[in-house]
Amino acid sequence: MSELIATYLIHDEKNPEKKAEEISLGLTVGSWTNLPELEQSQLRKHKGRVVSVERISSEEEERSLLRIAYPAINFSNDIPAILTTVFGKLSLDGKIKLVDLEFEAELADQFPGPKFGIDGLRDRLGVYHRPLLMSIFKGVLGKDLDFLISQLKQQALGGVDFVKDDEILFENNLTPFEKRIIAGKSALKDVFEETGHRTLYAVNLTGRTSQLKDRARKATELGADLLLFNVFAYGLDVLQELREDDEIALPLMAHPAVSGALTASSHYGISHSLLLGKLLRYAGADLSLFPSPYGTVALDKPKALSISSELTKKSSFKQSFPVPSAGIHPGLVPLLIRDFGIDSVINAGGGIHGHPDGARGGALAFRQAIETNLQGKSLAEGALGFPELNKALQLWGNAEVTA
Ligand code: 1AE
Repeated sequence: MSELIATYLIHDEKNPEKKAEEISLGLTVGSWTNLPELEQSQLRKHKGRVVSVERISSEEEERSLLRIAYPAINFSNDIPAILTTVFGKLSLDGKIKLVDLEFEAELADQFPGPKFGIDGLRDRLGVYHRPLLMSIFKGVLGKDLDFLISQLKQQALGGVDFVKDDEILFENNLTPFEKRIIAGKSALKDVFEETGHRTLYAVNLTGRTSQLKDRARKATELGADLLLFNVFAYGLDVLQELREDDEIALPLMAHPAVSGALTASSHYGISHSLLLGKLLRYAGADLSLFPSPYGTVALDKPKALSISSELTKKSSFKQSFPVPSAGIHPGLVPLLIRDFGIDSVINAGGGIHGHPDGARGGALAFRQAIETNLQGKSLAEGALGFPELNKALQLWGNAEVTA
């Protein structure tokens, strides 16, 4: 019988074995020992099972890891049913965090995974041997399409691979969704003709849930490159719906906005690796943005690495690109490459636009930092031959690492 195993971290529970038993019954068949034999035999296939209880208490805190198996027969094969089963009412019941879900192959096969993945995106760009570089539109609220397009061109001329909309840019009269796609495409074509460098634009898919598919289909028709999506403001299943629609054949970039409300507490919510890693990949995100361990919104390094590992580990799904973000500047490039490898996207907003030479200079500085690092040289060495990199290091500093 197929099962889904959930791992929970609980705090301040004196009798974790009893708690585990209560969860395994409470979230499946309700009570058990008092049921008549006939009812027990009818319900046995629905009953949850305690797999293990591990006490990991320290002097400061009593903590335990509980693993509980849920019969797959109890839920339909979708993320809302799964999350409601394993962490519905339970998420409201004391200091408990959902750490992981182990899917058997039969259940995992019901999910689509990324349509393009790391390999598909690299093929679109023709770039295989370095981390990709992304920049973010900044300061575009209240600005018109000309402003947006000149910013886009500057970023592309500096050599970024992706430009993404700011996640707070919604439908508006000055830079409407469809016009952004059309004008952006034309500007990036001009840059390609001038430089031979290809840049892809991720347009922010926003609006009411009922409008999303039509809007995304229109984006596909207009030749958009990628969709940025604030998945946690909508729900993972909405992302999956977009992924599974054959008329929306576009790579999906998942933004982590709102996810902090679910992940940040060590006592409550859902782990970073499960939410921003495993479930995003299952639902079909081609790229997942998350805070890096070193920038302005820093995430603990083991947590950031655990997200990256879930996005890229060997599995039946294509790999999703890890995009460690927030407060990234060129001086952090060696750390990013050391920790996330070349199959990652280096993503910066302020670290590109804040460059003394503007966005083109900022993008150039990043590309120079990447090139220098991949040649095995220190950034200080690279800065001797690259004026834009030199200016960036002067401004933001240099977290040099050599190993
Ligand atoms: C974790 C998401 C990062 C993001 O979307 C963003 O806008 C970052 O901007 P900067 O690089 O911190 O300026």
